[in-house]
Amino acid sequence: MPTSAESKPSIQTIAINTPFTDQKPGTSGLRKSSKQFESSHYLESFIEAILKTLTGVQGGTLIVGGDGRYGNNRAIDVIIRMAAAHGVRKLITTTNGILSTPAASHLIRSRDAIGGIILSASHNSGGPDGDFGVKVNGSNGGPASESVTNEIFSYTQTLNQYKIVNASAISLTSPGQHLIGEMIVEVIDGIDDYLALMQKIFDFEKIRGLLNKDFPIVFDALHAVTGPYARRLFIDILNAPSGSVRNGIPLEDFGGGHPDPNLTYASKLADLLLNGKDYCFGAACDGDGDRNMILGQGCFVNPSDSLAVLTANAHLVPAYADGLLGVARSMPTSSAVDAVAKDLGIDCFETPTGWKFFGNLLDANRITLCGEESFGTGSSHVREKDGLWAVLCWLQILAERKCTVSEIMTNHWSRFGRHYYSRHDYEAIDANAAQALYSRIETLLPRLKGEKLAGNTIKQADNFCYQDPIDGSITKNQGLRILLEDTSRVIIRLSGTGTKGATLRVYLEKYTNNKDELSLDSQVALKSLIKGINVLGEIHERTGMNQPTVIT
Ligand code: VG1
Ligand code: CO
Repeated sequence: MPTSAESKPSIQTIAINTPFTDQKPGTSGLRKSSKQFESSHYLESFIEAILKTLTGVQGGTLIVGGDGRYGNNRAIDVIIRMAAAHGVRKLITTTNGILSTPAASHLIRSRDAIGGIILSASHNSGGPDGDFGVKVNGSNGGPASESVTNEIFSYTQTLNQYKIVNASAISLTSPGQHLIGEMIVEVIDGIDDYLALMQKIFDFEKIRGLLNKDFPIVFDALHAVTGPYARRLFIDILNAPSGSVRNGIPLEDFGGGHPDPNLTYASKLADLLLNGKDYCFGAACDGDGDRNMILGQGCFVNPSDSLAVLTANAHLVPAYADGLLGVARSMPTSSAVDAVAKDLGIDCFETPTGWKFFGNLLDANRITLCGEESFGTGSSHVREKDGLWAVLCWLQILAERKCTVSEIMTNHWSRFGRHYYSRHDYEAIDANAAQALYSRIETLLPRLKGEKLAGNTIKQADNFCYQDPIDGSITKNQGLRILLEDTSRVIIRLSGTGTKGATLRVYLEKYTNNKDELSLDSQVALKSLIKGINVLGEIHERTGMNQPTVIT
């Protein structure tokens, strides 16, 4: 029974004078500065468009939570009051509003919700001067499809009012049930259900055994959403020492850091593993807990390689012991997983960037694992990438194989060859300059076939276009590809998640199975490709930068 009730709140209709024109079509949410979200009616306008567009809002169940950044709980309050005004029957949110993206995906699925609203700008920085975001997920638990986000966008174009009830804010400090008019608000612990799901997938006893041996690990939550999950998982359940979780308290501004698990923004963790001897294994997740970075002592695992290693060793994880239905990777992700899929005799799909493209393949039981080069790995257990799940996969494999991370990598490369891979990000560049650079290469593409790049002949040059194998839908303009005869590739994309200027991403890949060339530094192995694309794309001149902001 509800523990507190509001007496019949009145529904207000608020007129909006300035039209909302900000949402780009095709993205599964809205990501802007916190300041922008604080401007009047901005958040409300987007929520109105979502509630008008999602199917089943009237009488349905909605999941709401976020990564704890500045603005999280204000947004939850607004969504609760707007959901009540739109006839939602039950809204499930979490203590302190903390809910990771994969945990939200699981709740949507397990509670038969019509969808969810996740408050996060993912790996972008937070705080009053940082970014905020609203992600929309559908009833399968995954990012809303392109048709839904396009509908939300169209709705924002004509929006001139929104509905909200007057009610005092519900306390999120502890679990409980509340009533706002006829809508039930259930505040639950956002961690329990997720950890119960993990216990079904993995053999916790085996992992506990590994951690209790001489195998110290360190997990960096970067003061973001995974802190409470990781403390309960690693320390309370798996009995790792309390120092195993760093930065485990979620902070509104992530302690001034950038919750992006890569070698630049998680450099302290990287230093502990790459230059220190205290830990055998290190990992970090991003703001909303869907990304992961894996490190061993003296060893960084490239995310594309991580997907390949998980695929090759999935049978060691209880939930995947019977084998995989298939795998998928985003187009810019390296082909390392393709080599493993071929060996296993399973399908390997190549999709555009963004998790939503894996949804149909997962729903149709065509794939079990999938991943992106941007530190995203996941499986059919939810419809989002899942950072802590990936960390547990690695620990399960290490517990079974009884070796080090770097031994796993070396063995993998000697068996399948190595796909040297790197992503160069040029962040916050002038948007016009970025567009001009991109358009220029796009115009050059038809003339590139047969030309040379890095001493190799260009076999194909195009703008990636995807046809969904399940519903036949076509998605164009997903990145400029230059494919060479020796299977090397260079991809150019403009980011869809940045909020300042534009971010140019250059993806580089080169394969070798020469036993003497398996342990080079990847920047060295890719040197001529890097030089080739910098010259062809006039990247330094046009971005005004001599070096990328982030090299992965
Ligand atoms: C980036 C990554 C992409 C990822 C997306 C969302 O997009 O490259 O692989 O799916 O972020 O990740 P872009 O357009 O900036 O390259 V997250 O952790 O926001 O959910
Ligand atoms: Co994320």
